[in-house]
Parts: sequence; C-alpha cells; structure tokens
Amino acid sequence: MTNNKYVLGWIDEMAAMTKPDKIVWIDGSEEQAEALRAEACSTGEMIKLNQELLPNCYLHRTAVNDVARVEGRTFICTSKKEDAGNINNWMAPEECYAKLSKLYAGSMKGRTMYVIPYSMSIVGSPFAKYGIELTDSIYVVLNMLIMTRVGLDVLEALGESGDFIKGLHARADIDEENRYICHFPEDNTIWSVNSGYGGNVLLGKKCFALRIASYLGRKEGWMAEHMLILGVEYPNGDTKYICAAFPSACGKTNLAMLIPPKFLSDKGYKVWCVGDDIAWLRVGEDGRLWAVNPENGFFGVAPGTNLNSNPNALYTTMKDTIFTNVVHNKANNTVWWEGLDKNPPADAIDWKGNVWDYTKYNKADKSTCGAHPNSRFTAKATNCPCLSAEFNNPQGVPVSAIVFGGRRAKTAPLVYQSTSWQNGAFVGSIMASETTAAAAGAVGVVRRDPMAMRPFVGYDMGDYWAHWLKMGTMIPKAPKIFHVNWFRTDADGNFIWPGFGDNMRVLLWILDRCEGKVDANITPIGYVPNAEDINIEGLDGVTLDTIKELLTVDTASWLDDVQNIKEFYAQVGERVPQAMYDELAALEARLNASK
Ligand code: OXD
Ligand code: MN
Repeated sequence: MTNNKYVLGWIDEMAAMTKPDKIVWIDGSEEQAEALRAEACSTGEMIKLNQELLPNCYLHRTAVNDVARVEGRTFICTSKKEDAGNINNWMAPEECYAKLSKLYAGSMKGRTMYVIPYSMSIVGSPFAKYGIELTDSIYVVLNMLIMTRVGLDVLEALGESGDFIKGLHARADIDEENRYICHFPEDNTIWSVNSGYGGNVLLGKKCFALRIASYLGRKEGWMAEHMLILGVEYPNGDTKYICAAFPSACGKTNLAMLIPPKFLSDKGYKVWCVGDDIAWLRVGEDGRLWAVNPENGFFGVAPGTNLNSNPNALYTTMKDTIFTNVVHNKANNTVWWEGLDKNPPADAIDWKGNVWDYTKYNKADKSTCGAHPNSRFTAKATNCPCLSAEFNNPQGVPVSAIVFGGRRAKTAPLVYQSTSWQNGAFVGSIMASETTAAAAGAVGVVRRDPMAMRPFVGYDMGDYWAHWLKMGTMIPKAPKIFHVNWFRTDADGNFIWPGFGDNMRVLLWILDRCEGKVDANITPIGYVPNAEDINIEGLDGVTLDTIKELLTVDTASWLDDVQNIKEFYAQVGERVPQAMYDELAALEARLNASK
C-alpha cells in the first residue's frame, strides 16, 4: 500500500504490541466497506435495517458502560504539566505510554487490526492534515468511512513524509476502570483503549481535529475550533458565512441546518450548511479568515431530532447512516428515538438490547428512555439537503462573523456584539451555560466553557486565549465577534425566544452589523440591537416589547457573573493573558458606572 518507512515502522511497532492475527488496509472502496458491513452483521456487531425504508442503514449498540465521551479519563500528555494546563487532565508521556502499553499488550489477539489512512479536510487542500488510525473495531472503520475522507490517495499525498497523526485504538475489554483517551501533542499521537463509543474512538474527530489540531494551530498560526459553519444566501445570490461555537445541548446541528421562516424563504433567503461541529480557520491571502469543515459527515445526537426541530438532519439520516443506541422498531426493522414523533413503537428493543415497553416511559426518568439520551446517527454530509456547494472547496469559505453562545436564563441578552477582536476573544473566554430545571441538579449553576472548547483544547487554556489574541493581529479583515443566547426565560421559566428557524432573524442582524448596515446601542457589555432592528414579521406572540425584554442587560446579574469569571480565571491559572484581565476589569468598571 505504501513504502513510507515512518508508516510501516509505526504499524510494525503497534502490531508487535497488540498482536493482531491479521492486518487489513482500508482502501476507501465501496466493495471493502460492503464486505465489512456484512461481516459486522454476521457477528451481531451491527443490525441491517429495512433497506427499502432506510437504504444502507445499520444499527449498533455500544456496551452499556460506554455511551459518551469520558472527560475524566481524557489526558493531554505533554512533557511539562504546565503546558497541558489546569483545565486538562495530565499524565507524563512516558508514564502514560508505559501504562497503556500494558493494556494494549496482546489486546488484538484473535482479532484484525484495520489500518485506516484518512484526511481531515480535502486531500491536497491547504487546510488538509493526514492521519492513520489503527483499530480492531469494524464499527470504527465504518464510522470513519463516513466521518472522514478515507483512501489510498491519502497515502499518496503523504508520500515519504512522517507528518501524520498516529492513532491507535483497541477495544480491549471495554473496561471503564481502564478506559483512557490520551493525546501526545508533541508526538502527533493519540492512544485510546477500552472504549467503543464514537467520541472516544473516532480519532479524527475530537482527538485529532480539535485537541491535536488546536495544538498544531498554535504552533503553525491557524485555529481549530468547536464551531459550526453556515452560509446565509441573500435573494441577490450573495452568500455570507458565519462560524458559531456553542456548548453541547445548545443546538449547534440545528442552527447549522436552519430553515428560514417562510416570509424570508419566500423572498429567496436560504441557509447552507458547511459543518455542524468543527471549523479549521486560516488567514487567507486576501486578509480575511477562511474556514473549512475538516469532517465529511455528521455524528449527531438523535433524541429531539424531528421534522420540526431539524428536518434537514432527519432527511440526512434516511440513507447510508449508522445509528447507535437508538430504539429498534422490530415491526418494520427501523429505528426510533424520544422526540422523533409521538408514535413510539410497540414492538421494540431499547438501546441496551432489552424489550422496551413505551407505556412505562416517564420523561422525568431518563432510565425509562428507549434510546440513550446520547444516542447518535453517523450520516454522510453529502446526503444533507442543505449542504453548501462550497463544502468541498479546498480553499474553504470566508468568514464574516464569529458567534459564541450559551444557555443563560437571565444574564446574556438575545444578541450582542463585541467592540473589537480582543473584546470578542474575551467574550469567548467567559462563555458559559446554566443547568436548567430540565436537568438533574441545582438550577442556574454556571459551567464556564470558553469558546465551547473546555474539553477540547490540547494545551493550556490561558495559552489558548493568548493564541486567539495573537490571531487577531494576523487577520487584517477579521470577522466581527458576537454572542447569542436563545434560552432567556420569563418569570415562569418559559423560553421567551422561539428559537430554531427564527434564529435566522438574529443572524440577519449580525450580518447587517458586519456590513455596517445597521446601528446599535452601546451598553457595558457591548453593542446591543435597537429592538426595531430584529425583524419580527409573522412571529406569533412576540412583540417589540418582547424583543426589548430579550435585549436588556441586567447589571446586577452581570456583576455576579464577573465574580464567577474571576474565580474561573484563577482556576485557569497563571497563563491567563493580561489583556483578558484588562477586559474583565473594564467590564466591571462599566457595569458599576451604569448602576
Ligand atoms: C460533542 C460532540 O460531544 O460533538 O461535542 O459529539
Ligand atoms: Mn461537538
């Protein structure tokens, strides 16, 4: 397959440790993929679904103890602890290699090691980075075939170079006590063991495209961010691009595939999805910031996806999709999940593989769900009805606006604009979400999740902020930076803003600001719209007064937040850039002055 001595030497070394019976190279062909699907079905690893209703779709169940990313068992292994920082778990590289080598030893005996050459972004693009994942799981191979660009052209593009990310994954015993997701950014290496869950084992995604890539981006002068990318097409055919970062459960996939309200689509407005999870950003020769989605598919959360919340996602999953941990509807051999529709199947198997009685389902008790709350679909980007025509453009798309967002019941207004790149980076650094009454635990507890990257920065968080500040000096025509909050509630805890497709109204204000087409009010936190400038045409129950309420800046709750931010900055530690402290002090002073 290749004569690359770095590739071959490394595979020999890993095989000597894990001792597979066989080594199989994945070539990206449909014939090989089909043979692997058949093999996975013959062993029960996957179930072939109704091929008339869901062509080329399969169902997989993970082990019951293995259903999500495990932040507590995720490590950044830099030689110096302080380079991993206080927010990450750290282990010394030699200690980690030694510990995990024992877990890998002989773990592939009786099994096959698959060699997956893959590219994040289009092979040959200035953004592209190559990886090879070694795994003993067919499920991983089939997911990687959807999520990344796999094939022999990657080996050709790599040539004789040793510049690739070495990923090793072994299922081992799926033992949660010995589950490790470890990153060695100084060695371009990822080791994952004892898991079979996507976020821990599809090494191109969080491990490479965020943790290792953020480290490389700092070294090489670019950025790897936990951001969706969407294009807003105007009736005259112009398209403007927005990147947006939200913590989990804040609707990133929904925003990326938004359907505009009817009065806007009637006029010719459209939204195009470039990506729903990860953006790689580089400064272009024209001085603008350009973005690609390095992935080739969507690994989306199934529950809650339906014809109202996200029809585009639902259509995307109707062929060529692997469903993980959803309900199996035995009557017609299809799938179901909570929030899909109001017709739970009567003859059903739950995500654990047990008979599921939907009449026992109680919304407040997650253990009665048929689908795991983090059940997923792995679906091809090219099956998405609103996929951008620029998705495969190796140069990416020019970014007009960066949007941060969180789930805040009171503090953050519907939208505000930062006053500069530095102030925008500060707004990103203080991003947060609050727990709601819907989740177990205290209401209103704030979790700070800077740039939605808390679990994904492959080095010290303070250094990451410094990199953001430095990038600002390298982009002559930098995007404007905004913050949105779709989740403000009234006195009874009801959401005030309708969200979903109506978020388009806010995106249009954001893009108007980028073009200098609309004025705004300066407040202590930044620029807030004039209520009249958020278009409420056709919105039921939302008046100008509602918008005014959504745009208020409550000084007292912001001053409380400032105290919480100070605690968080102290936790991030010594490497928080002085500029961030200056921004924080200036914010506090402006809030006090406005009392
Ligand atoms: C996540 C995901 O956990 O995208 O952020 O799966
Ligand atoms: Mn994500």
